[in-house]
Amino acid sequence: VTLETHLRRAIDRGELTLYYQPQIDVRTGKAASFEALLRWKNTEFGWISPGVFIPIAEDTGLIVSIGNWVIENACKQIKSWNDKGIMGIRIAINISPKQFQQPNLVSFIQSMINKYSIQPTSLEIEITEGIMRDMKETIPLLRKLKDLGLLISVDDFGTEYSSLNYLKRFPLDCLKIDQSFIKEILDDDKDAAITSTIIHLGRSLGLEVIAEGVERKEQAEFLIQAGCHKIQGFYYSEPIPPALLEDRFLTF
Ligand code: G
Ligand code: G
Ligand code: MN
Ligand code: NA
Repeated sequence: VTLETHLRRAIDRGELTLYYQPQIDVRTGKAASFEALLRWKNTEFGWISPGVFIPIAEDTGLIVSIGNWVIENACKQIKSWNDKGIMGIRIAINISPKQFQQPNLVSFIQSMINKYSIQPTSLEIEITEGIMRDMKETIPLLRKLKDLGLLISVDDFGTEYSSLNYLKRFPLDCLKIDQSFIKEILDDDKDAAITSTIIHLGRSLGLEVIAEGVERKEQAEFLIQAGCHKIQGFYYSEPIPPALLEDRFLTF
């Protein structure tokens, strides 16, 4: 039986879970939001990395049902925190290009927001630069998501298709500087220059800027100095299950 067949059954068998990685607000030093990251544990293969199964899900079209599962579970999670009196928490969800082409995406998100009675501002959508190529399709779609009240973030910024034109024309809230720039930020002058410039660019455009893949204190210090708004990475926390997240980040 192929991995694809296992993946097809994964939702019904309850093998998928969401882990969450905090995004630390530099001003408060506290988690301001959390990125939802899929985890899959299969009875036969054990833990399978999203780096392996997301591309399979994309190729087979399974990403639509898996992506909808992610959206619903993130909404459910927000409701569960709201029910415990924890308000104002935001979850960032990765949306792949295939999902973005799906005609019911906006209505599905709307229906989940209604079903779980959550604030639309509790949800942030992470898109990659690839979808920006098609301006005619993408602008109205992003506009609809903005009109719902969601926040829009550009993931892996600077790696794919960084036309400055889309920063001008698209309704965006946040730039996520790709990990590849952060990795050598302390040793490579070019990475340091690119990172500082992205932060400056984002700030000048009124966008929030977040750095990901931060593993060391000195990297965080560089980014804070450069004016980055939020920091995400193993230095603060790995992606963790919701119960652990509550213990570590949501206790008052
Ligand atoms: O969590 P990890 O670093 O292993 O994720 C590997 C890749 O899988 C990343 O590119 C991440 O964006 C992607 N990924 C993780 N969860 C999701 C998800 O829910 N939806 C989509 N489309 N991609 C995801
Ligand atoms: O493509 P995207 O940016 O969504 O992928 C995020 C991925 O990066 C997740 O798989 C997550 O596990 C991983 N990640 C998060 N923080 C760090 C980090 O500090 N170092 C490394 N190497 N990977 C990280
Ligand atoms: Mn992401
Ligand atoms: Na990224």
